Amino acid sequence: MSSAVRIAIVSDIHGNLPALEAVLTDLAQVKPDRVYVNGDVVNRGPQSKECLDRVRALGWPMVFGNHEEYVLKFRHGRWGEDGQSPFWLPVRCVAEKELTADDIAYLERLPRSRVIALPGLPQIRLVHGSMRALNEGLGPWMDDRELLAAVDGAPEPVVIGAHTHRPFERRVGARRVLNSGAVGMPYNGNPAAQYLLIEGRDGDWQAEFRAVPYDRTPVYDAWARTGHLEVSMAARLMVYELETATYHFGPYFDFCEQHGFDRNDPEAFAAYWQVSRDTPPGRAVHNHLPRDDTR
Ligand SMILES: [Mn+2]
Repeated sequence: MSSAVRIAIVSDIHGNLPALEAVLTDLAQVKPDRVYVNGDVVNRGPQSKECLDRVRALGWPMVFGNHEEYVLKFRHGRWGEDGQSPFWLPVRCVAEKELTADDIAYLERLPRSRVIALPGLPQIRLVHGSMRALNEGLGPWMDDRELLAAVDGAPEPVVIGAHTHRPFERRVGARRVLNSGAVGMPYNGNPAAQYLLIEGRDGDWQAEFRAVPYDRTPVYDAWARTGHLEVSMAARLMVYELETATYHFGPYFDFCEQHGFDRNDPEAFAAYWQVSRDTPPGRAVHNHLPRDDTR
């Protein structure tokens, strides 16, 4: 019997430092051999810079996520016309004020995927979205055929994605697809900081989805200190997502379109809050699927 190797896959930290610290406390007990970060360290929380600094200091190998791409688009003026809207103030601040030129260069150098290859174990491909797109998540709403198409092109039998903020695992024939869930902004109704631990033993990987409860009060306090909540409905949506552990961006955009609301109108947010607050945790309203996530 060979000795076990354990690897933690951490993703979607999303500027939530207390959530990252909760995972670090858990990892200190779990003591994995390696930790990988599968994208989206920044945005959606008030402490993007602090989280990126921590990940860089820890030296965890990282994969590029769609939120790293958003930040680069804002930094280089490639977001489009509404980039200057107060709605996007939180992202603009991360891209233009908080991150240094060195941080930006670091994000630009990140690979789109990484391979974990260890002797005697199935090889693994880490990718933030799918093999086709940064913002296509792998999840239970896909049938087997769709799931195989989304990971097609990865020679490795195991593909681990992120992006959906929902833990997931399925085997289809010789393929195994997993999703590590989110540290900083889960959408599965469980607000605990979530990550994936895999243990290689006897020629295969055993998966364990871990969820670490933590106190979110400091995140709300950090949000209040940014001053963004008075100006940007995106900031209020991010707090609402954190409170409910539920995806709201896409449904909110749909709601605004249906009712002719400006996205940054506080009355639009109040009206959306009224209709969505009774949604069961983890269930996006309007059946909006996360493959069109985040914009
Ligand atoms: Mn994400």
